[in-house]
Amino acid sequence: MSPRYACTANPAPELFDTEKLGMNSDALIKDFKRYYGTHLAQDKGCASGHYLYSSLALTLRDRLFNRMKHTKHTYAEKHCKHAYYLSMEFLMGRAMGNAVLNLGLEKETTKALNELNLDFENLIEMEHDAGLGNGGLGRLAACFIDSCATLQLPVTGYGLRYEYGMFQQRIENGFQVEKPDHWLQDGNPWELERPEFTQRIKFGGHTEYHPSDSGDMRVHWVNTNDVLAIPFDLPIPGYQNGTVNVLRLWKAGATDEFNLEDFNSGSYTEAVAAKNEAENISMVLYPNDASENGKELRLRQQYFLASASLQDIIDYWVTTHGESFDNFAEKNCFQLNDTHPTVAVAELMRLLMDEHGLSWDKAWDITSNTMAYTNHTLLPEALERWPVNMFGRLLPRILEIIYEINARFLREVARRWPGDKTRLARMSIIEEGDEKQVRMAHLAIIGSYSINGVAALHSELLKKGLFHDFYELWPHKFNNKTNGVTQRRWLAWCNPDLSELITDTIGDKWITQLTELKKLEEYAHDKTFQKKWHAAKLANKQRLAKLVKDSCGVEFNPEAMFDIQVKRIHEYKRQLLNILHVIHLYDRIKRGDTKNMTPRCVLFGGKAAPGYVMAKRIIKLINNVASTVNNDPDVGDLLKVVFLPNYQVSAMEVICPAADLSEQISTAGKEASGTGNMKFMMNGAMTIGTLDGANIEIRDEAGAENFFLFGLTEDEVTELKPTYNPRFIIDNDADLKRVVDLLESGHFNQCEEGCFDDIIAAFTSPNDPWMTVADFHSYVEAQQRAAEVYQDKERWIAMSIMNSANSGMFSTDRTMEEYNNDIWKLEKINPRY
Ligand code: B1H
Repeated sequence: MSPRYACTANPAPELFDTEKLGMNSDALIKDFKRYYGTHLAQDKGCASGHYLYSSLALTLRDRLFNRMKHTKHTYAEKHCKHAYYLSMEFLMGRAMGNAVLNLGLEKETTKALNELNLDFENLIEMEHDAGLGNGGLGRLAACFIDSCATLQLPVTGYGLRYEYGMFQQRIENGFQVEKPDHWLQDGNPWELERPEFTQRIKFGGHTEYHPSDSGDMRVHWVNTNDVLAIPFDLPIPGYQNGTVNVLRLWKAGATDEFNLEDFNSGSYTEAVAAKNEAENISMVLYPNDASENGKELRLRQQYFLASASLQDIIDYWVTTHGESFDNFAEKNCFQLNDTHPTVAVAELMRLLMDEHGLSWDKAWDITSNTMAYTNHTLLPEALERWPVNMFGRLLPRILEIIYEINARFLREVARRWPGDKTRLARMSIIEEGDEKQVRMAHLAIIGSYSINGVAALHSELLKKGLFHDFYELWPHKFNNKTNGVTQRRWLAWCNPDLSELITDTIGDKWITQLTELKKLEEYAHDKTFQKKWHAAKLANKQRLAKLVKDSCGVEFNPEAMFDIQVKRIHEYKRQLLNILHVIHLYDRIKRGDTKNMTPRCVLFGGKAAPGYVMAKRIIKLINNVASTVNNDPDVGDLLKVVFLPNYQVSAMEVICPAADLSEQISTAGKEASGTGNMKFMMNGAMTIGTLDGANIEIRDEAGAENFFLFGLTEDEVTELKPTYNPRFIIDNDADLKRVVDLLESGHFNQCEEGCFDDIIAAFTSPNDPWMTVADFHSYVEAQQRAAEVYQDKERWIAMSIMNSANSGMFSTDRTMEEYNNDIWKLEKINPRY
């Protein structure tokens, strides 16, 4: 710690009494005016939205920080066990609405703003999304920490404070164009910089072995290029319970000596370049979703997160417990959000041995009893591997430790399966070959006491396939934790009309006990209730129609079926299957086959990784089909198609309350869980989906009659693979044949010859891993069933109610209870603020 932050004064004790701030509109107005006029020095004349937003944010933040401080003190007094959620992504979205809701200030804030003649919704719209994540995995982390605070669990999130979050997506001539997301440009009122907790992170250099005072060998990692990690704290409020937990995000900074040395030797530019190299570490979020392997900067980011967080936690341990680590594993645990922070396994070993003098056995006992690993994908391209050479250059000491972990592990495997050489090679952390690689998933499994998948099917597939060898060795380590979403943001906040109706009908317990929604079942066929349910949905559809009109210039008729697929663009998620169905509907209209056709508005949204050529081409196809369909006078109101640009958390808050049909159509076995599917269900959308990920559990809960199922199962996909012949299927399906003919004729790319050749080649190839053509017919049938039911308004509304009523298990409150009961075993602490 820099001496600037050392304790030097002995002030009067009342300095430490924090005033409780008023929670009524008068107190809010008083603070708001002080922030606006004094703190931000705003004058009459110009009431810029930015300063009005900032004044409200700072007013709320004071209330959050007081509770955060109090929560921290309570945890410290109770000496309770603490869990740390380590994640490269926290996709937080906007903070203001969440703060108001969880502080219980909705009424008073609206009242205060009314008195100031200001509009709450306008201020909320001023906030830039905190887009520090790619998609499901990052948003899951955000929902998890929300639920932990609501359950009053002592859990801290650790992540990176990227200067640039997920890129902003524009659409130009139908193509995705990426723009940098400089989300911190106008400052961030929700964070508190904590320079006094800065850490030093080592990179490069080499190791030396010297005897310590007690005579045993100690390893010294020397000649390193160090980088500073500076923490910023974000408050994570529980729902009206006084708890405010912390999300600590690290920013990279250059050390002073770096600059000085070079500066004195006259190389000013080198000094500045070195500073840049250091600061680069937290500059940008990798926008890949299914990881781009082998990028050195990404490994730097991962080690930076792991090392800074563990040093922070150990520093706290040493200040409170001294140098004895005997109880460390009883009081701490770490949840690894995929393999991205897994280098923490080796880093904890290093810190315990090299910095705190523990033996290998003691350090390993602590590490392997504190680390827990969550796997989020079976896709081979997302399994992280690092070239051993690069690893050793960047993190020589960490590589040594990984080799030693591996050697000891392989001895255990050899004892269990004597002579089984191929098994040793399969299970080794080091993959042999032309370029040796470090397999991060193996390090995570070997270093952890718990390994979980994120939906029932996914966890079974892990045991059956990818991690089978490890499952045979340690069956007790494997478990399932089906994902969820927080109903505070994804129902209470984003769907106020429906929330009010639900609360008026069954009370407000559902906000913290989502299974209460089950009580809505008895109203599923109640005419008056149905009417109100429908009115709420209609209002939400009008709100979305306005967003679509403003951003795409297309009119959505709120009476039509809103058919929605929003998620990252990926071949396995099969946006292509959806657009083929759209083309099929268009073809029907053109042929005059429109008897009893249900009018539909189809909405797509999602970002493609900038280097993922096929995904970007699919966006182009969607846009071209949309423009053909929307501009064809024959089509009229029967069909509208849009690609909504820049899909993000705040957009989903408008989209999911307005959906009628939720598209969850991945190839079976490929989507680990999905979480968008849960948001839609909660808000009363029907799912059209395959038996994949959490869809299976959604269907079990909603009832098969309230779910539009189609497609091959995971087993059938595997079985069909060797004989798959898409051209044969196309030739024998008249509907599909016409769709493919339209595409091949260039109907959707009239002045862009060959534009979709690669797409056509991909889905007509016998090697298409996503088997789009195989599921087409069954998908069209399911779509037809959905369209027919939609015309029976009462039946549709009843089904919608049944979906919402049975979404209780998809709350992250349930997910977090399970993590806690099975993995963390934390005591709930009420700070009684
Ligand atoms: C999921 C990722 C992911 N799985 C690599 N894996 C990344 C992999 O930047 N990277 O390198 C980023 C993200 N994301 C998703 O996790 C699954 O596809 C979803 O099915 C699942 O619902 C979600 C949360 O568990």
